[in-house]
Amino acid sequence: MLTVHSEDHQQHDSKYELYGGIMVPPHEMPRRVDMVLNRVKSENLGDIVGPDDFGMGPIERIHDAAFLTFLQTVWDEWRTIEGYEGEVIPTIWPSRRLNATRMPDFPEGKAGYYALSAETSINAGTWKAAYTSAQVALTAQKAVADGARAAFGLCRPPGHHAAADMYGGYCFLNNAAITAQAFIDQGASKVAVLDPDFHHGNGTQSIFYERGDVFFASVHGDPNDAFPHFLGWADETGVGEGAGCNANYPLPPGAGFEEWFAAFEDGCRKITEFGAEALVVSLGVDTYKDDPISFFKLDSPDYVTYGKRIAEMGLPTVFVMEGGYAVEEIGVNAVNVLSGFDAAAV
Ligand code: FKS
Ligand code: ZN
Repeated sequence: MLTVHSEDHQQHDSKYELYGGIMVPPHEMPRRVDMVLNRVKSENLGDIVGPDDFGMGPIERIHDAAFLTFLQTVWDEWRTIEGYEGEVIPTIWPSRRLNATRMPDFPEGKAGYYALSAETSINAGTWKAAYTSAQVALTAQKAVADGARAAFGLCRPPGHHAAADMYGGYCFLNNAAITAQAFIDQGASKVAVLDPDFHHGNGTQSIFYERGDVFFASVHGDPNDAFPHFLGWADETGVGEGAGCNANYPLPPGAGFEEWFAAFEDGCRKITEFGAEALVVSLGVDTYKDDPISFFKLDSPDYVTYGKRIAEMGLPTVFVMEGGYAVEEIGVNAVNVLSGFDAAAV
């Protein structure tokens, strides 16, 4: 399988994440990509290429124009504010009983307007990295659109929490949604996004929730117990044209592979019934038993098993990297999915 990779991800290298009430080094760190890339090489997964540049067009198909401007400008505005020495982290949001219809001028107000959570800092290189991450996904999409059975976009930063006009959960641009939309814009009438990351892909769900042309299926930690807490319930099945095109499988703390795979299997079956012509996989491997911020119990060989199941859907498939914080094992687990897929792909 082809891997698309760029070193530009290194430019998003925040110092801090607000976690458990203190500032810690971010769980979502550059070394994650180094580990996956090393494993892609040592397993001879296939060729590795750099991204093409498809410009802003495909990104603007998913994201709000003012939100994109915000991502490109907020760092330069923030760093000129007297006394603001650190990274962009909001401290107020237009939450209930505040007015979410007005955009304040002050950068911290804008950040609060666009942020869905507070752990994700923005710094000098964040936009460049996020932009390139989307181009990495689009380059993988192009390879598949041109006839490859599958391709792997080694995206960083990840994307599935980013909505049309929201960033957070380490995500800025929704690489999976941008990829799915590219298939649609090139003529596909039905596309599916399958999200096995430990966390619910709230951004992807919200982007396609009212659409009948993109099916979204996600297996994740129950929102009662897991980030993003405010979306991902089983009764969210889509509205309007999108009714029946969203499938959530929230699972409890401690869920092991058997329980996980039963939910995953149901999601795969629904995607096949839907009649998708192409598949985008939000490949997070934070379902691993030793992941430091998650609570499922998958073991490394399980990733091979579910990679094979993805191949059995028989669809042109783009994998985009999402989460995974057991950094020593992230490469083994991610590449296990991809080699499982390759072993079963026809
Ligand atoms: C746990 C706090 C959770 C934020 C977790 C973000 C997860 C991000 C991800 C992505 F794929 F986007 F990277 N903090 N007590 O793994 O879903
Ligand atoms: Zn995750």
